[in-house]
Amino acid sequence: MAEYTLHCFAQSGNAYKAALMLELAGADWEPRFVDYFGGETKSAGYRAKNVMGEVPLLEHRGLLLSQSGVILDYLAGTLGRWGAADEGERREILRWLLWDNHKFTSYTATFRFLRALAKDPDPAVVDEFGRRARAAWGVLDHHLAGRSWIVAGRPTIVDLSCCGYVFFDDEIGVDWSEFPAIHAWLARLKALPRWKHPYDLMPGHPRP
Ligand SMILES: N[C@@H](CCC(=O)N[C@@H](CS)C(=O)NCC(=O)O)C(=O)O
Repeated sequence: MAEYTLHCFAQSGNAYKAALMLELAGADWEPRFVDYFGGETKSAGYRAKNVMGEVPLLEHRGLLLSQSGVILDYLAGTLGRWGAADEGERREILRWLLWDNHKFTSYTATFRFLRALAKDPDPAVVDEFGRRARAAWGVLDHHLAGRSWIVAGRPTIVDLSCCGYVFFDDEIGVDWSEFPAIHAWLARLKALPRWKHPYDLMPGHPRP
């Protein structure tokens, strides 16, 4: 058995955040496929492990951790990489993690789900989430202009958090060259040794 087990599925950008961190660090990890589209996250068995009924869920040394931000923070400690160097950085990382979970990932993921995975979505709802996602993309693009990474001038867990869904650009229907600083940041992420696309890192793609 691997040291880390990540409960995940290929279409989950939230799970990708943790999978990518484990992979980039060369950690001894294995995915455990969660059949989200078959309803597994709603099952009593899964909810007994995570009452929130979500992936990612990380198992490590008897601990069960959920919420990608918590998992990334935990892994920064155990893997000794991509964490804060001081209190100021810790607050900046927390600040962007909270924003990512509330706006950047959340609106992008919902927009992509409605657009690419949902059956018969209400077009007005799709438009509204597209508008919110686009506003969040604008914020990150503005922040990244003149910067290589979101905080601290080096990659941190916040870059891994914010990149959860951005590599699904075809499903989102965005051309990142419209957001030049995000576009350049994505190229930097892709150039990190061992980088992989979510569909090459986690099980469940293509869907049966
Ligand atoms: N804020 C959570 C979001 C997790 C999340 O939304 N996971 C989705 C997949 S990407 C999920 O498992 N949803 C299951 C459900 O809602 O039934 C995190 O960052 O871990």
